[in-house]
Amino acid sequence: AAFMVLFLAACGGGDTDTDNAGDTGGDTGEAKKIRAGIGLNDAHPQYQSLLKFKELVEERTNGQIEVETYHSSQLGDDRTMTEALQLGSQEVTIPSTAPLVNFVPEFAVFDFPFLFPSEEVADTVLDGEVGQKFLGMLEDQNLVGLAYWENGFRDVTNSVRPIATAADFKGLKLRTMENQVHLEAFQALGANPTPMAFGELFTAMQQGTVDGQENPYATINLQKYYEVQDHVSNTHHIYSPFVFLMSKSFFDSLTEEQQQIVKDAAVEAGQHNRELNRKTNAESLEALQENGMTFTEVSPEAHAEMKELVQPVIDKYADQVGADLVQEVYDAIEAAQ
Ligand code: TF8
Repeated sequence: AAFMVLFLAACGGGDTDTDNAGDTGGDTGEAKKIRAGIGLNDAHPQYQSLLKFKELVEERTNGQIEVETYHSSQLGDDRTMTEALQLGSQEVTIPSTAPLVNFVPEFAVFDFPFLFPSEEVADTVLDGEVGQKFLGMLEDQNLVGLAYWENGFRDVTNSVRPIATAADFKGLKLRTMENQVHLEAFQALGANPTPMAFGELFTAMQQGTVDGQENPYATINLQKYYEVQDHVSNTHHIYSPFVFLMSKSFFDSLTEEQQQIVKDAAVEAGQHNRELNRKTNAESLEALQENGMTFTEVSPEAHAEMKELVQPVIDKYADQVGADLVQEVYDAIEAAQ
């Protein structure tokens, strides 16, 4: 309901949007406004955690910064919202790292299949020196990376056949994120992948333009993909981080104190996001089966075979990222275990 009020206010209910200026001493200057948009819907842990960010920022700035939240691609998709941040026409978005490769090619290392062995190792690496180095690379793109949040381990669904081994990928029309590593990895597995923005995916599955897709269980369940998909497997082929992004021109317009507040709030809400996301992912596989999907287990041998098939793609993109940087990531993963 709070969302609707903000949405209506943003859509021109001009005389109803001054409520919280009054109780925070509105004469100390006009409140700055953050328009924060995501692609997932309002049931997803990402949106729930964005509300947490809003609460922390508005409370700690006494309303001097307002946060308006938008979900379900209302403001665009990962790529178009990131472009809006660069232009300064939107302040916050929280994309997967995969579409960010179109802005900072080095992020492709996080698309290497089977890179992170666990969520805990991902946390340590991303929050550590190496992860922060990648956030720093966003500055040149007029973007500020405030924190890593979590999308999570991705699992394949489709409406053609259960996937137990690499051979089962043969000829499947799979939607991938707009990312070359993902595209080529699924080609290497024998599938017929098509990159597509997230907002177009449900309809594409419904109309049969694609047979399937891959996303964490929470997304599959909360976006109701079970209505148009029959089979899910624990391919867990990649761990997908989110990056909490802010427009650099907006960040630079904040006072130092405000910059610290938004940074801390992004990190704290990100902690909340990781916890909630893991809980939701864990509960969602059962929910998917209750909602009519068949679950197929991928054996360790089948995982090993998939890993072998995608290795040439990893080798190719290791060159693009740079051998030293890739090694730094591998070393950090090793050290985190
Ligand atoms: C995808 C991603 C998305 C997110 C989100 C919509 O499949 O996993 O869920 O990046 O912003 O496109």
